[in-house]
Amino acid sequence: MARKQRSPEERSIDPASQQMLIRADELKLETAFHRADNMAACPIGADGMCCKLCGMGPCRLTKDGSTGICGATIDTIQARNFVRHVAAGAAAHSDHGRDMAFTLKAVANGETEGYVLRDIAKLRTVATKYDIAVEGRSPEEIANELADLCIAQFGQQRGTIVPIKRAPAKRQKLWEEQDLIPRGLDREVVEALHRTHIGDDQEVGHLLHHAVRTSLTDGWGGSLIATDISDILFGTPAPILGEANLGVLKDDMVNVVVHGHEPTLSEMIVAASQDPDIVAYAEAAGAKGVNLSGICCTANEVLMRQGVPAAGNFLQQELAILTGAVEAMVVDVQCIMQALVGLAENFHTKVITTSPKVKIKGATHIEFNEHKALTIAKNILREAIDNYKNRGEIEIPNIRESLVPGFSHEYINYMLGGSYRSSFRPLNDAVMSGRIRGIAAIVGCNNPRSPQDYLHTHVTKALLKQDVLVVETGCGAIASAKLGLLLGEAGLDQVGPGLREICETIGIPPVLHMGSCVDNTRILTVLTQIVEEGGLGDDIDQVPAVGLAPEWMSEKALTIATYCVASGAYVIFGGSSPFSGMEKVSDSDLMLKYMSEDWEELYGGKLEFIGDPDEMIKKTLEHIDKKRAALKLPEYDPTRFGQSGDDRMIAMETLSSTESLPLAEQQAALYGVPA
Ligand code: BF8
Repeated sequence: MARKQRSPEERSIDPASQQMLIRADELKLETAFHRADNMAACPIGADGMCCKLCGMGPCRLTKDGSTGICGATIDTIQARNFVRHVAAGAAAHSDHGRDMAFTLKAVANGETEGYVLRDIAKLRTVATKYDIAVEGRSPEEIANELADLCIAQFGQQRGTIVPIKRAPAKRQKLWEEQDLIPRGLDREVVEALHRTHIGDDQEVGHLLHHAVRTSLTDGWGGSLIATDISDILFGTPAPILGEANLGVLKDDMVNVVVHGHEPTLSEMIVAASQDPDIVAYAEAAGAKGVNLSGICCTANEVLMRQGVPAAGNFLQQELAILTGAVEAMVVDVQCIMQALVGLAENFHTKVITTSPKVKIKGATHIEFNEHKALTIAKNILREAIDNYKNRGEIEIPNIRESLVPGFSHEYINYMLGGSYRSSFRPLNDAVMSGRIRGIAAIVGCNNPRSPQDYLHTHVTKALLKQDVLVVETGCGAIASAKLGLLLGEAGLDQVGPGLREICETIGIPPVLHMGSCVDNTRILTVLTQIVEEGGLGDDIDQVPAVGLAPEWMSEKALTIATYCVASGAYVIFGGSSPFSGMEKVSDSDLMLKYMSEDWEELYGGKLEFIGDPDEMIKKTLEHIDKKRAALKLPEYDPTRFGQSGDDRMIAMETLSSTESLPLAEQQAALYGVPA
């Protein structure tokens, strides 16, 4: 029997996506939205009750007390699956970090084409953090030593990885006491696979302990290295004007969409697209030039550094092709749907794979390497330009929104205090006074099982009204961008009065775009500096802050959640838990208990899966208020603030119109209280 198909409005709240979903139906083409409607999730797998780790199974466990053929209990199976998810996520991010480190080494040795050490100040700062001498040395010498140090973190067999020292001192001590500090990035991932092989580790707490240690190789290891080196090579982000949504595609230019994650290739394509030869080549092909845009985290990387527009987030990769206006979609690693190639066959679009790690059947493979980066980038662009003549009928939604991304930790520091007094003091003070009730990091993916962007933006808008400052990365940031929440003054009339005061005083949007998914490390750095600044506790678990991934779907998201919990954060995931089976068949769910109660006891952070967005909002605010109370900060009171800036001006106008009234009544009108 045919399954019920959702309408475009039920599939996405984004009007550009809705328009492309209508076009897909007209053209009788399928997208992930259609496939999600046509295929219900496997119920045993969705409950986390399936084990397929050996050839005796796969074992389907359906009731309390049932075991796999080897005798593994449901809890063990769920914990093993979780460890493997975390290892895969950590491997993806860490491998990204490793490649960045090798690129840094090659740039330092003058072996690359087109790259430079762009942010020498950041190079020196990062090197100093790791006790690498900087005085009297050339940037290349420093970069060489830093690259060696970073590369060594991956294969290290004993000891502890060095980026861990960037965490608050108290947190490092806690990890040390609990034997959680990773020895080497590769070692922890390999051990995760070893422990979860048939007949190995079979105790939930012990398995989860290793999941936590493995996750730390990402948050305080591979991702941190990836972010630092990207900044050194391509510049530390600062606010820049950009645009987001499918309307950034151009009908009279060669559209090249870069999609994936690593900035090494996309940054070079940006450079190549401005080369006069390439521009002339595009004009000779009858186009006005090359129009670059991004999808997924590659979009975030080039958006926050170069202002290259974002065509969309994860669920818009197929929708971009459906416009018929994309000459080439150039992909590297992670979050790239295999369906792109089949869909592109209905148009002229070329899907070009570039990573030695990723090929897709039917795609054109032009392998990228940093030694010939600019040449390869130009070749890719020529391939796209040659394809312009093959373009057929197009439909580009006339929908795009402006945004200001680029709030790196360094820029936040600067914007709060300027060059001479850069510090987090004003932010801490604003939280302590209650102008800012707390901080929410809303990050992560799209998931076609829920309406695209709805959960992200519903939760974001509600928290802003409650004076919660929101920081975002990944596809969540692009969701907010499309809604206009990342643009200075826009939407400020919809945020709480205290937060509005802060945003207007400093001149920031109420939602700060902090980058791609590896850049969740920027959020950890911000939290660490908040702690070090003083007044909001001496460890991350005391800061009134919550992490949310309302539309998560990737293994990387689970890794990020785990390292955030291990760092002390309360993390809320939308949708159902991937271990929800036990809840249904038993009174006790060991995995969920571990991730909430036991992890909170061990690390001060916890992970919960909450399907209802209003419940997510409620739990976020409760947690923030609980942390405020523990710090003995004043109870949040929205009526205390909002009397400066614009509101004050309006109030002054009110006052002048009440001048003939008695003073008490004038004051009542001014402050909105009874006379
Ligand atoms: O790393 S948010 S869908 S693009 S996994 Fe993928 Fe999820 Fe988007 Fe970036 Ni992150």
